[in-house]
Amino acid sequence: MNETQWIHELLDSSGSAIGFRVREHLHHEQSDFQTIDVYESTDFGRLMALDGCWMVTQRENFIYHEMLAHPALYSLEAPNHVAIIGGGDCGTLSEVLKHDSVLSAIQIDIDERVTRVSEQFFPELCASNDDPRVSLLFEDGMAWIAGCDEGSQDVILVDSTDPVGLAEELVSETFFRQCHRALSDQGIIGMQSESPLLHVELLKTLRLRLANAGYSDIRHHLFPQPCYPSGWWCITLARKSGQFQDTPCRNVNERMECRYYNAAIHQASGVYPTYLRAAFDDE
Ligand code: SPD
Repeated sequence: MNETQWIHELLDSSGSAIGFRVREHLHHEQSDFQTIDVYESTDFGRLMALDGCWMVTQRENFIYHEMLAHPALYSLEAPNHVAIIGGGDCGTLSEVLKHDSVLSAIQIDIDERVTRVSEQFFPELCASNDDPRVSLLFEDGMAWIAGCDEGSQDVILVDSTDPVGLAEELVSETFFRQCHRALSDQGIIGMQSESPLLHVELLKTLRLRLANAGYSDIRHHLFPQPCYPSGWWCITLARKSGQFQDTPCRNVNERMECRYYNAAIHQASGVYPTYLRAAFDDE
């Protein structure tokens, strides 16, 4: 590719597209599970797409990864054991490792190639992978959670692709029940949960399944994410017991050098627009 070119993720269901101007197609492969592409863009740094869907850009992945990790970890006094299901690019893992209380961080992604490609093209996301607290497992997250020791994890983060195909099981009530069993008494599950504009029905379904699986409180945090459908995204948190506070339950460590997350964002991102409040009130 000598000249620049626009590459789009097409979103049929919403009649829209998210595109970037790219100058080079750095990598393409078909792994055992999906296609993996890496591009050099003109304005957003390197981009990774899985099966044609944007996953990570160098310019703005910090927003997503910080928001998946920190609202969950800052809802506990001292999270010790964290599991990440999916997350093969290691961006979420690198945020989790910023917490001194974390003693173990296990990442379970079915596709080892995503991690290897990330190590090559997104080394900044993988810089902490040699941390002695880290275990990288390449296996099916559903099978792993079924075999996970009861009460062994304080936080389980689900950093999946969109919930179709490979990732569909990761939004099932069965999966949420398995996570509930694997969580410690105060434990928290956090998951990427798509666009609060385009996927309200999915959010309602997640809330119902999490409640059915026994979680005591459910919260969403909303944030901008330019490379994902609608440019607006959210995570969903659910507690095994007790209620979430609106604010972080301990001081946010300034040495963590977060570029998006802070105590005010923790609180503000948990406020819902009127139409979402109404959608959830209907439950
Ligand atoms: N529409 C894509 C949603 C993908 C969310 N996961 C991205 C993985 C980044 N670590």
